Amino acid sequence: MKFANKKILQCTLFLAIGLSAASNALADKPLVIGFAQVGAESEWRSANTASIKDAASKAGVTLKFSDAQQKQENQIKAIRSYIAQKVDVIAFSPVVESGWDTVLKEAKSAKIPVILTDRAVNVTDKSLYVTFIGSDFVEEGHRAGRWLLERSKTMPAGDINIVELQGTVGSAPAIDRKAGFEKEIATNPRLKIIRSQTGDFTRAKGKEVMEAFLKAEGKKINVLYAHNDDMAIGAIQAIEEAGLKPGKDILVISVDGVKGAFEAMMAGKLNVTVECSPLLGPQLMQVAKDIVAGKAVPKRITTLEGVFPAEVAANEFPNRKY
Ligand code: GZL
Repeated sequence: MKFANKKILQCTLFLAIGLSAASNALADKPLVIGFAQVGAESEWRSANTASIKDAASKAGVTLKFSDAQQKQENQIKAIRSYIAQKVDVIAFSPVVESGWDTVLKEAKSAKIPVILTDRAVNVTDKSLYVTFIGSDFVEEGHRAGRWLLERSKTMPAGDINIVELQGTVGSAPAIDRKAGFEKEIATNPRLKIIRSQTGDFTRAKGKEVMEAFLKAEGKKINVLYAHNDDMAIGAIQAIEEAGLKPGKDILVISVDGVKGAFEAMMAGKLNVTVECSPLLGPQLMQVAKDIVAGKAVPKRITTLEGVFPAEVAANEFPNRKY
C-alpha cells in the first residue's frame, strides 16, 4: 500500500478513536439541570423539593437548585445564572403565570431547553418551553366543587355561604382552582361565595385571613374552600379560636393531600382534600434525559390524582408519601 494511503488510513483511525472516546466521555458526563424552585411556603412545596432532589441523586443528575422565596425576580435571576453556567436543562415552577417571555427567550437563544414543573406560564410563543409536567388545577377546583354539591344535598335548607382562601395572586393554581370550583357550584344557586381573599398558600396568612372572615361574617359562614391544605390548617386554628367546630360548624374543603390534611381529617376538623401530587421528581429527570437524547416529549404531561374525604383518611394515611 502506498505510503500516502497508509498515512490517510492511520489519521482516519486516530480520528475515529478520538471521536468515539469523546462521545463516550460526553455520554458519561452527568446531565446538569438548573432548577429554580418557588420557595418553601407549604408542606406541598417541601415535598416537591425533596422529590426533585432525591430523583436527581438517584438518576445521577447534577442538580443546581435555588429557592426564590416566592419572588419572581429571584426565579428570573436564578434562570439567568443557569444560562451563564451553560447547564444542559433548565426547569422551574413559575411562581406566577406572567412575566417570563424575556428570560425564556434568553434561554432559547442560549439553546438551553426549559421544562415547566407544577405551574404553567402565560407566554405567546409556546416554543419557549419544551413541556409542562403538572396537575390539572381546573379539574382540582371542579373536584372540590363536586364534593360540596353532593354534600349540600344533606345540608339544612337555605343559602350555603362559602368563604374562599385563594392561593398566591396570579399563580396558575390560584386562578384555575377558583375557576373550576366556581364553574361547578354555579349549578346550585344555594351555594354562594360571600368572601374570597388570598392567603398566599401559607398557614400563617390562612389563619390571619380566616380571622378577618370570621370577624366580618361570623356564624353566617357554612363552608371554607382553601386552595391548599396549609391555608386550611391555619384557618382551622382561627375557627377553633372563635369557639366554632371546624369540620362541623364550618365544613372545610382543601387541596394538596399532604399529611397534615389527613391528620386534620382524622381529628374531624377537615372534611375533604383534593390530591395534588408534588412527587414530580422522577418524571422530571426522565423527561430531561429524553430531551437531551433528542427524543420527542409531549407538550403537556398531567399527573394522575384522587380525592380523599375524611371517611377514608385513616385507611389511606399509611400509604401517603408526602
Ligand atoms: C400546586 C402548587 C401549590 C400547592 C401549594 O401544584 O403549585 O403551591 O397547592 C403550593 O401548597 O404552595
